[in-house]
Amino acid sequence: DVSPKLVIGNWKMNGLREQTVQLATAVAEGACSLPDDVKLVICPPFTQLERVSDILETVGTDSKLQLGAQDCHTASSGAHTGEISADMLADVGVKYVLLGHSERRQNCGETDALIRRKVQAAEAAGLVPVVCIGETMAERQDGRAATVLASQIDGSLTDSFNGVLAYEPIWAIGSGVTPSRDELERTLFLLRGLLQSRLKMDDIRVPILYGGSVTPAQAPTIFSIGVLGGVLVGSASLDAKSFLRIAEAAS
Ligand code: G2H
Repeated sequence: DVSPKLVIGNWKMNGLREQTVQLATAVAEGACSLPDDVKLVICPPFTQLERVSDILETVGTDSKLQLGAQDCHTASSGAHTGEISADMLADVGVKYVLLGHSERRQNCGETDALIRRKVQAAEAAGLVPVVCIGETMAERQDGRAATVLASQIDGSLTDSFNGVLAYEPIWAIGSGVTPSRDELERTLFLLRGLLQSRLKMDDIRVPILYGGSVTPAQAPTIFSIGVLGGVLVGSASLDAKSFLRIAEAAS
């Protein structure tokens, strides 16, 4: 596959001012020397988006390293106390938005139907939605993973979806456990087939990322899977060297 690999850092609820400036500056400077076949995105918490946007502009990362957010609301503005809209994100230079991360599905009760409305809002604002899906350990052990993934794809994507899909098995998130290379490759092919039937297209342009305990150590194995579109990195993205090493493995 000739499209660039996407390496997305999800900072989750981490990043006070000083740490943010250091991390974003180090990632931005490192990103400039990466080869053209890899593109980076970092998703800081809302409070740091504008600051990070300024840093990326000062360093001049252009499309090499772009800004992402971790969620958005379904509406573009209005009486929604505490919420942030996709238009507001676009206004501060955000290009990508994570939607339906398992932590939001589990802790904030997000459903596929809600996530789909957020995808519509992101698309309307010109953002690239990164929709996260994944099965629990119990679903995997019961042999229901494929059914769960199919229903998440059916329910949370729009008919004309043109964003990014991130496969994050819940049992692999923050656990240090990752699927074997063969298991991951099989699942990625399964997901590609599900996308083809969901979007009624033979030639799927939607990159499929893997997320869940990605570290520099196993990045080369993960990137040896041809069908993989990139990775979504949590804890390892909070360390600039680790994040950049993962990005180097993508090339
Ligand atoms: C999964 C992942 C990033 P981590 O949540 O979205 O986090 O790499 O810490 O497992």
